Amino acid sequence: MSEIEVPESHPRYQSLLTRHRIEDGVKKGITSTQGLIAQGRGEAFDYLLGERTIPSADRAERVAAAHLLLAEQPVLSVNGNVAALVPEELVELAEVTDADLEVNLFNRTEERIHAIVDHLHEHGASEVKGTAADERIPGLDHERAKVDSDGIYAADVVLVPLEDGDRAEALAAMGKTELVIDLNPLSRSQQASTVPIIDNAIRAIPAITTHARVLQRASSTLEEMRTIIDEFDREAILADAERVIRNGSD
Ligand code: PTJ
Repeated sequence: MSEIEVPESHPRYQSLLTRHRIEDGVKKGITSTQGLIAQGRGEAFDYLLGERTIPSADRAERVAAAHLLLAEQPVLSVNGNVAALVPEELVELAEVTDADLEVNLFNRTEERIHAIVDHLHEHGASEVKGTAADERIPGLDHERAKVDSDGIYAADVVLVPLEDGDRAEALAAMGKTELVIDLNPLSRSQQASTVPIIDNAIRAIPAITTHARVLQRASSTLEEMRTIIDEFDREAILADAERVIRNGSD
């Protein structure tokens, strides 16, 4: 038994653990109630993908790691769902890739921003951006537009898990490299992404960290990492995930 009352051998252990974390996130004031709906949508896609990282998603995760390592100012955007699901893993990814963490919420309230910042600190983060909110993403009129001038606003590469389509499109219009984690390959966010990562955030975040560590250990040259990026075919990644979902197999 671990943090939930279900043995780890249970065939749906991961899925039940994820639900438990989201539920707990709502109780702690970290996750919005809409986050529960997003979780349900995500579960449906994950089920169709076989609740595993498909090989094309793993390739996208390696490319995402290369982008983060080559970036001048990488930022990991944190919302109420990923904060509840993978706080420690986000902190670890930020450390390995020397990225900033910034809380950015669709359903923004100051209470929730502070609850998430505190939660990330409790899980080892030293600095968390998102409270200054002294700039806006152009072309967005909702709360998601509020960003830190020295964070997402200035970033060249942004990792955006469970994004809403509007912001994904607005960040793309700002010319940012967007690494989007979303289980729905047809979502507007994935359509706007530079690197579509069609995988559950619970698996994707640690996988990107592992790839970043391997790329660092192999002391890959900048040129090698640029080649990994240049050879990446986002259309093929989107098509592959859609094919797996429609066919039910690789
Ligand atoms: O915390 P906030 O206020 O910033 O709000 C965050 C949510 C996620 C509630 C907000 O961004 C939202 O409403 O998102 P949507 O429009 O419901 O989109 C969520 C997308 O993420 C859907 O395409 C889901 O399939 C997908 N998704 C859900 N859970 C996961 C996921 N993708 C990857 N990993 C997951 N665990």
